[in-house]
Amino acid sequence: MVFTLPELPYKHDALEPYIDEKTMHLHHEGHHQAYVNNLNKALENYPVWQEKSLYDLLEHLDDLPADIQTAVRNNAGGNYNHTLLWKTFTPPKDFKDPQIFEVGQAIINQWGSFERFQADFNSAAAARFGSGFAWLIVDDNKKLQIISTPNQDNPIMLNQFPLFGMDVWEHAYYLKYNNRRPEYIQACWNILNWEYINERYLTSQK
Ligand code: MN3
Repeated sequence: MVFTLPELPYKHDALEPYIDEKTMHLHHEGHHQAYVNNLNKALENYPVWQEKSLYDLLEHLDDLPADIQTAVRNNAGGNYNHTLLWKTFTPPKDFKDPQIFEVGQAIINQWGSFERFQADFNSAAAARFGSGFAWLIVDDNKKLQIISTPNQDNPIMLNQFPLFGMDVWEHAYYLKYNNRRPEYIQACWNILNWEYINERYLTSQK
């Protein structure tokens, strides 16, 4: 086993009441673990590729052997997206106002207000048909953009650097929010880890 499931950076109930404990267990030990297992399986016969980081795999999907491209796309994607997701959340008691960070100021400069950025992001997340993610990315000119991707695709595959993603797969919210995706999206704004998102913005650290 080359890739392993990372620990959550907080307890499973730490994101309550916005994300419930049961969803966190299923999402982390169920879904995320499955992406890890399936990635290891896909790379079983390709030791050279096992040496790569998730980021490298996603950046170079086209160079992979054809028979494992789809499996790696889905499962390195799923693995990276969820590892990032857990880090970009924080317990609500530790929440910090994004506007105290450089990234918050950059958002305001670009969108005019934080509320307008949120409204645009919410629209992108709500409009993603089926399963996928909405993202805040930063490009090479330090310009911010909101994009959305299907399934477990992500901005790295598009040569863009993700600051944070919102998971709008039903598995992320259905137990608590049922079919009310906009309510779940709204809840996520209370638990974003802007300190970490800002660090990503400043360093573009892979
Ligand atoms: Mn998910």
